[in-house]
Amino acid sequence: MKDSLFLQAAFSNLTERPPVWMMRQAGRFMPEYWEIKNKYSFLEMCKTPEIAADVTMLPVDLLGIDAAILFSDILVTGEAMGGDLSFTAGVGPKFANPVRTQADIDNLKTDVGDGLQYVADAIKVIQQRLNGSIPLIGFAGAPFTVMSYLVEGGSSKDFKLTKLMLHNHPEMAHQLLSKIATVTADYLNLQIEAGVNAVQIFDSWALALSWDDYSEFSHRYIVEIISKLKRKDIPVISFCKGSSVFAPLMAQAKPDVVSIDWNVDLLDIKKRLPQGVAVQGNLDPHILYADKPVIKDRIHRLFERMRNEPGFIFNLGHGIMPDIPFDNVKYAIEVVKEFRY
Ligand code: 1CP
Repeated sequence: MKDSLFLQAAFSNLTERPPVWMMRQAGRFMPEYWEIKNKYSFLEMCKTPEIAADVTMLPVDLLGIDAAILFSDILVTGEAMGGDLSFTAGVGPKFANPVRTQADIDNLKTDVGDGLQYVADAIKVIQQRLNGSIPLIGFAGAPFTVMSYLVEGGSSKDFKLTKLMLHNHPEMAHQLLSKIATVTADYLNLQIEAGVNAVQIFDSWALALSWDDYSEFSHRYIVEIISKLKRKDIPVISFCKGSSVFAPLMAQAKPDVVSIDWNVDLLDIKKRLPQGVAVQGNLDPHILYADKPVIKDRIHRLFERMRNEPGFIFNLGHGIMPDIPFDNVKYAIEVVKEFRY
């Protein structure tokens, strides 16, 4: 396993070609996903280890990616803390009891007992199925991003209520973020103990924050989580949308890999990070809607830029959109796997 392209690159070694996996690789763009999804609710899929394993394995079997990612969601920590979570098609995630007052924050649990044990059980089933072929990535949401769903009660365009809490009631925001950070560190350690080979922290909506607010309300909790991980030889990947701005600060939290969005030149930003920090990214996911020669050209352009650069994992700058043609995703992965430096 240590020799896998993915782990080699995550630990800043040069690989014969970049390893590839894609955020939301097990999802709605796959007809096979819908065959399962039509029978169960999303949370049933996450909470039934055999089904979570079936979905995790779809891109392994159908796309031949170089790393699998656990099928789950970043919002399961919020649910385990006491959030009344549901997912509705076309609407997305919803917390029926949003967290907006001091009493709401006080009511949230930090000791979730065996509330997330189903994830550890799923990891064990997935590792049996993978049987050492490729690494398994576990993950969790970063405190700020999970907080935004808890406070807004679901997805948001402008994060108005969340930012109001940061700005008008910073002490409440810190209590809430601190509680989420405690649960998240325990949760990632549970995944590590259950057998994942890497972990990724998703701070999807950090791009909504100013530099000062990112430092105070997001970054410091990621520092806390990473410092608490019983990592052994498990690399930590830090992802946010906004990483083209925040990457130097993200690297200070001491992840092994920083995942970069598509607004920057990847080599340029890598050169600005400390030695020994690898990068992951950074194709605009919209390229996968385009014609195949365009897909190939854009991947090759990125690889030419990163030629012989140790510590590079190919991925998209954000997740695959549900209406991207499956065939284009498969083609992109073939292009990567045929490439040699
Ligand atoms: O309706 C359905 O079929 C459910 C769609 C779905 C799926 C397939 C959701 C609801 N979550 C997931 C899986 C998921 N979510 C994974 C699985 C592994 C993979 O293949 O990548 C992962 C890693 C996530 C993480 C996640 N969930 C993030 C962070 C990554 C990102 O995309 O920025 C976020 C923000 C969520 C929240 C969420 N869960 C689901 C939806 C539709 C959303 C986003 C809603 C929004 O835009 O606010």
